[in-house]
Amino acid sequence: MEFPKDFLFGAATAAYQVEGAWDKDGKGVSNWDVFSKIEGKTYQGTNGDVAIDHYHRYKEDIALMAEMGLDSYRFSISWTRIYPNGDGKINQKGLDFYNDLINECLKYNIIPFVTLYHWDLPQKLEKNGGWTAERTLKAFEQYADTCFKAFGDRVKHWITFNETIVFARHGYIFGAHPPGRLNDFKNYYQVLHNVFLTHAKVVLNFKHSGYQGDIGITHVFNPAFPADDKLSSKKAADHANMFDTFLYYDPILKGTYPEYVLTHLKQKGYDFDLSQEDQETLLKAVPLNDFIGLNYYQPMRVVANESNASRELSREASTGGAGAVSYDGVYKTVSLPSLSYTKWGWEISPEALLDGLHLLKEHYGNIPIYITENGLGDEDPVIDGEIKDTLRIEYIKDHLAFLKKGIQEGIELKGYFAWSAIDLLSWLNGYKKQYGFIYVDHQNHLNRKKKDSFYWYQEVIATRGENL
Ligand code: BGP
Repeated sequence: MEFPKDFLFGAATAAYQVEGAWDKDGKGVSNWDVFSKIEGKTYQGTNGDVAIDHYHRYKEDIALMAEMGLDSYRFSISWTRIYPNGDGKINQKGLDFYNDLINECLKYNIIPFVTLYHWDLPQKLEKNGGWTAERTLKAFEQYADTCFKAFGDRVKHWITFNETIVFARHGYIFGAHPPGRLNDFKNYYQVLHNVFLTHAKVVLNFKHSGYQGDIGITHVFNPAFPADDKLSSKKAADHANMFDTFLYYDPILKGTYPEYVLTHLKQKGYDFDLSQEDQETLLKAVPLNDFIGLNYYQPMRVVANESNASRELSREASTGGAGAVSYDGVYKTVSLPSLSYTKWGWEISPEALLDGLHLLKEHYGNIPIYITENGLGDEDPVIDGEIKDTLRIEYIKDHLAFLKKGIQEGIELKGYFAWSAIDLLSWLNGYKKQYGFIYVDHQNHLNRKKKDSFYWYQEVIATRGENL
C-alpha cells in the first residue's frame, strides 16, 4: 500500500534552533537569547546566536529540501522578528524574511506548515510575567493575527503552539527553560490554562475572520504504559496519562479539563483561575480545530514512586531519558532491559506510537492527526566523509511502517514531519545531538552535506512509502 495521495511527507525545524541572526534586521531579544547565555543552562554554553544560519542560507536549505522531495516544510516564526517587543511596533524586515521563506517553499511546491510559537518568547514579555501575564496572551493574539494577515494568502496550515507541556514544565518546574523557575506548580498549571485559552481565542479569530486554511496545536505525545503487571504500576500509568496526556488534549478536543486532574490540583492548592467565560471559550473552539499535531519520540514505562524521592533537578535530568521520578513525584519512568534506547536514553518504540494513537482514538474519536515531529537524536558516524546514519533510517522506517498500519486500522493520519529537516541546535544538548537528513559541518563554514538518510527519505517520498 502507498500512503494516501494527500498525505504530507515533511520535515521540521524551529526558528531558534536554525535561524541564527539573533539581532539582525530589527529582530528583538527573545527569552532564549537571554536564557541560553546563563552559565550552566545549556550544553557547553551553546546558543542560537548563529545556529546553522538558516536566516541567510534558507535558499540553499530549501533547495535541498526540494531535492529530497518534501511535500511540506514545518518551520516556526520568531515572534521577535515580527514584533521586537512582543507587541507595539511591527518590524517590516521580519515580515519580509518570512515572506521570502514562504515564497521560496512555494517555488518548489513545498507546503509551508507554520508554527507560531516554538518557545522563543519576546524577552520584554517574559520580563513582564511571560505566560502568567495577561499582556502576553493579548500580544500573542495580535501577533497571530498579524501573521494570518501577512502570510495567510499563501500559508494554509497553522500550528499555534508547540508542546505547551514542555515549555511550561521546563520553565516553571525544572528551571531548565526560561523563565527558569523551580517547582512553581501554581504558575505551571496557570500557564497551561493561559496558553490553551489563548489557543482557543486564536482559533476562534482565525475562523471568524474568514481566513482560509487549517489550524491546530501541537502536543508532545508520551503515552504511558505500566512497566510490569503490578496494580500499582497500572495506576501509576493511568495517573501519568491523566497528567501528561489528557490534561493537554482535553481542553483542546473536549473544551474541559479532566475531573481527576482538577480534583488533585484542588487538594494540593494548585488550582488555577478558570472562569465560566474561559470554559465557554474553550468549548466554542473545539469544533473549529482542524487537526492536532503530535510530536512523538518515546513512550513512558512507569511504576509507582514508592520511595518519596522527588525529581533530581538538573539539565541532564530534564532531557527526557527514562529513570526519572515524575515532576509531581507520583510515578517513575524506568528503562527495561528488553527494550531498545537511543544514545540519550530515549526508548525506541514505533509500536507504542500506534498503541498511543489507538488510546487517543478511544478517548476523542477520530481526529485528523499530523505527526509534527518524530526522529532519532544521535551522533552520526562519518565514514570516509559520508554520513552513515543507518540508525536514523531504521528509526524512521519503523515509525512510518507503524503509521501505515495505523492508517489501515482507521487512524486519520494526514502527514508526517521528521524531526529534523537538517541538523540544528538542540535546546539543551547543543549540536552534538543530530536529527537531520542534512549534515551541517560546524568545522567548515556550516557547509551542508546530504546524509544517507537524505537519499533514503527521497526514495520513500518518491514511492509514497509503498515499500515500507
Ligand atoms: C521537541 C521540540 C523540538 C526538538 C525535539 C528534540 O520537544 O519540539 O524543538 O528540540 O524535541 O529534542 P532534543 O533536542 O532535546 O533532543
